[in-house]
Amino acid sequence: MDTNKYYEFAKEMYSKVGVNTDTALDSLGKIKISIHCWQGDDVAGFLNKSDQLTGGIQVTGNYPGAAKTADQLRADISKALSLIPGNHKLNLHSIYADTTENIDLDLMEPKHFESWLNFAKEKNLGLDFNPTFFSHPKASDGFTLSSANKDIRAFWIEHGKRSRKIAEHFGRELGQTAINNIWIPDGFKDKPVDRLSPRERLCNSLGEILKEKYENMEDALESKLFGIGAESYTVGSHEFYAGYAVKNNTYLCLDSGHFHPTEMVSDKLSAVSLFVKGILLHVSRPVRWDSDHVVILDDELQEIANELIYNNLLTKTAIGLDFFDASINRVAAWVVGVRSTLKALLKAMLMPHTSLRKAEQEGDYTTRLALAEEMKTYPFGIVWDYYCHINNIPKDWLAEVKDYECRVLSKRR
Ligand code: RNT
Ligand code: ZN
Repeated sequence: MDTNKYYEFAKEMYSKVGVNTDTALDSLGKIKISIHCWQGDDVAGFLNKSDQLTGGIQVTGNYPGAAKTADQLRADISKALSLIPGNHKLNLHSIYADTTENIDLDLMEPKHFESWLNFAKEKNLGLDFNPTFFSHPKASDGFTLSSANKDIRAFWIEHGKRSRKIAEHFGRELGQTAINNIWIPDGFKDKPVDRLSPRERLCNSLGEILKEKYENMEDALESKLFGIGAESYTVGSHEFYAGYAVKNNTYLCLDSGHFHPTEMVSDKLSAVSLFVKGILLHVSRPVRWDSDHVVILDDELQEIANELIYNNLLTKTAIGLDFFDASINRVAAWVVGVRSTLKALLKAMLMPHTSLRKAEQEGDYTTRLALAEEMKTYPFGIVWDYYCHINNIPKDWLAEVKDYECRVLSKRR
């Protein structure tokens, strides 16, 4: 039997529980995942390369082949994209500026990202953006937008403003909204006396940055519980940004690694969706801490996908990935992460929502539980394989990555 025949068989099985696999695949094809450029070079970037990643985030591993130039990074992203079905977005950080000009973060302009914009046009990708508030001498004491030093704050405010202009440019040029996501590392290692003043300063700095109104971009704010070296207090906590986002009509970014270990982002989506303009997801995989492991098809990813699909939250949710693993082939890391995310979404779409919802409404929790469990062994893999097949994605994608490693990555030094 070939892929098509298998598919017909799976389609029939699903149709018996009221699920149309063709419709699911159509919907899946419309979902864009924002693929983070920083998996390809361990969050190093190209602008004024500092040899240290700071801000309390950490990449571990020394697998050979990290991209050293923008051209290499684009080649690696192209390879990954060729192994991922669908049309997606690329998520850039400002340190990925591709320019020979000697500029700092407070001087950056859209022109420094021209090569990326051309790449996006050529590959039919949308773009998203992030100002970089770390790995920089002016962030060396752990504070940026909430710094008590006025000059330091002014520098970072200017960087924030410039990032929004770049996102606006991307959005206008590509005809699709670009999200500019602000995450800052600001926090204290040990118990502060004054928890309020830094938050007041952050609030004021954001006010400055977000003053200008733009058409083609959206602002997102990313909260966090703690970082390495900032374990006791994070200025931009969840409550801070949730409040800010509601009051100021911005997107709220929820990173799945940024909460207490038993606190799940999946349960937050419906709640915040009622109050914020939009949600940006940073899909990550925390292992014991915010370790940013490669996203896999695990229970929490599935719960997140279920929430988005069951409640139709994709209309106001943007999905981005955020992980960085330097201990394995970096192209494979991207491919695994994006494919797993798509699989989770597909799996959610292949659930018999109507029957499950009806059972719940009627108080028949026995059926709700039993049916949901039965669905776990339905031939979802066949539907996924068919989707890859019709999108001309090679089944043995790993062989392609290994070949690329042999030909290209292993030759880099
Ligand atoms: C850090 C945040 C943030 C970064 C990227 C590189 O904990 O998750 O999103 O990972 O900006
Ligand atoms: Zn994140």
